Amino acid sequence: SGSVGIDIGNTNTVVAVARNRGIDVIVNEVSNRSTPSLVAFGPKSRFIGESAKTQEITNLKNTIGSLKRIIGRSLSDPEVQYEKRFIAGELVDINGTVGVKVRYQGEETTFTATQLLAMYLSKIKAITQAEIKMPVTDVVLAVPGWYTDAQRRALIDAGHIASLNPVRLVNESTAAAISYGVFRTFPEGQTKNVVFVDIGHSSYSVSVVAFKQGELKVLASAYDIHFGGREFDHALTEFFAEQFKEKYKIDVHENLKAYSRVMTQTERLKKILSANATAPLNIESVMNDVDVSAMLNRNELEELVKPLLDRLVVPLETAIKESKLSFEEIDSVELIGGSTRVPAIKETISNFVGKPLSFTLNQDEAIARGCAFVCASHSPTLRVRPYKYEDVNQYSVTFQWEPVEGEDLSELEVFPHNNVVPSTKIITLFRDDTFDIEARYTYPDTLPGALNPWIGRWTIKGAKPTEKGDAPAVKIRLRTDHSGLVTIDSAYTAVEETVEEPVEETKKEGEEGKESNESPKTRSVKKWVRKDTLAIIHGSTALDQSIKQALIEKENQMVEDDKHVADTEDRKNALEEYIYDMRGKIEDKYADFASDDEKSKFRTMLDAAEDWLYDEGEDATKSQYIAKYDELNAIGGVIKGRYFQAEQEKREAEQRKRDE
Ligand code: ATP
Ligand code: K
Ligand code: MG
Repeated sequence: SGSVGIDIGNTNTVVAVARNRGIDVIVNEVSNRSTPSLVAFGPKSRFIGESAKTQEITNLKNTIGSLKRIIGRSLSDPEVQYEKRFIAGELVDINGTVGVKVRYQGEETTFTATQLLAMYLSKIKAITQAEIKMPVTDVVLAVPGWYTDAQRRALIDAGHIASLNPVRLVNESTAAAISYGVFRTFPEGQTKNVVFVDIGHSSYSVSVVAFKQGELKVLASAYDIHFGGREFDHALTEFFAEQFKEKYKIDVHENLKAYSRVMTQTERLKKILSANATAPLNIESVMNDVDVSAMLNRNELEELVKPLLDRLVVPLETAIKESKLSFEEIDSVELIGGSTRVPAIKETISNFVGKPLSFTLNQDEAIARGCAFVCASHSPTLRVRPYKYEDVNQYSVTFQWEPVEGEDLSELEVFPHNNVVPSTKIITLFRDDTFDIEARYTYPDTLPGALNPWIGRWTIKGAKPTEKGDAPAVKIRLRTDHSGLVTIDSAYTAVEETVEEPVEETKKEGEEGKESNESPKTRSVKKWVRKDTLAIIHGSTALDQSIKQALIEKENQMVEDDKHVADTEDRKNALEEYIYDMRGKIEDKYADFASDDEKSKFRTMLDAAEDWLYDEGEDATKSQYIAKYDELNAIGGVIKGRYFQAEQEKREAEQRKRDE
């Protein structure tokens, strides 16, 4: 299997693959290095990625984006309500999680956000397999550093539904930092501190990272989850909507398609204004047959998004403060993400940090590349230089339990904000029976939106009273793992026993080498000795295995359906092409190889087949197209055969002539 890294962006997704000679970015079916993050539904099949983008404007209600924003959330989450300005489709509740209601294969159907993301990943998998000509199973996925446990598990579920194995999740900025650190050399004993700023379409993150040879350590991260290019597009669209009300007496808010077209054009305009001082906006017949046009200059744009720009320094300030570095200790500031192309953004950041910015990384591909590297590190077949990376915990995690008599503690903040990730902590509880431990985020208010602060429950089974009838100590290994997931690694009983331990003798100077005849000294110490390993049953926000299995089957079925529709379309095109091709050739290339009778019969058949194609054959089955093709080819093939036979004889005759 290939070693694949995927950066699921809110607009575009980038896929990189690690091979023996290095890391490459994959191109999709239309040779683009990124693929629109959209899933759409049609009367027969789904459209995913490029094909979803192509039909978006004519099928707005059934074209869904913003998947990474809504996954793992409930419909009532204010974050989901916020997304409504960017999602034209109908959001619905499906057993407590958010989903969409769409028209698919002629029926109203609902899908959860997790399923939609699975569909998308399934397409990304197909694109990658086609390009690298290898099966793809193991992947490393980038996630926003502000994702909670529930969002991370939902993404992993989506990966599983797409028949992928997400071996690890890496925070987006950390992935970029990895691709920065892996291919650089840092002088022995020196540390280089770099601030990474990623401003994409929907989100903005800052990470302060310390590099040494062969390793990196994230010191702090901060986010503005409502800061990205789309906020600019939205502000501009609202501005023009107002302008068009006065100027043209139309309200694009009343027309989904019109609004969406203005949004698309304002994004274009925004990009032009990154390079030029002024830019035009022209849309023909936007609604009610009205053509609109406008101009905007860069100053006006900056004025319009001033409230946003004013927020720009906040995450920078927070991250640098939490890293405990002074501005002098920061060696460089690296920018990634599409929106860092905006001049006002660059200026504001540069002014704040008081130094020029660097653009060493490929701003669109660094995250995917870093993920591919991490995936390669897990691959048994690829040789990768070892690279160590350490992240930070965003949200404080507390574990809690039902206290037994005499126990005064019922909960403990185990992984505070900014704690190292991965990390393990062992706690001891005295228990002589099955018991539960739960984990939750300590401060629900710090979570992005109304996400459930509940993380998981672990039932720890099999602890029994000791011979003396006491509850044994149960040692529980609590962990935040490399993917940022909160888990319990293992639990075991331990008893304190007195053991004899050798005493290190501190030798006096001049005594080296002197043989000692005394037996080594020992002393008695009390030590925890590990006894029984306890079974753990884990419940999290992830999907149950049986539900997941059903969704995997459903996804496979939809992939089959899409393939069948594409095959049918191919057969139809082949038939159509055959008709036109043979109609021409029978009068020309093959004219001498059929009798007049044959020709006239064949012509009639071709005409009939064409009429059929535009009538009931417009929407026929794959086997009908094949049958029609075979019917025509039964005659056409014979004629064609005679032509090739004659050609062959001609060539042989020429060859004999040359040989003579
Ligand atoms: P996210 O990281 O938020 O999930 P993403 O990774 O898809 O989203 P990027 O690909 O980093 O986002 O950036 C896309 C954004 O960058 C879009 O809003 C786009 O309009 C903006 N953008 C791209 N090029 C330019 C440019 N030249 N000037 C201004 N904005 C640009
Ligand atoms: K991207
Ligand atoms: Mg991004």
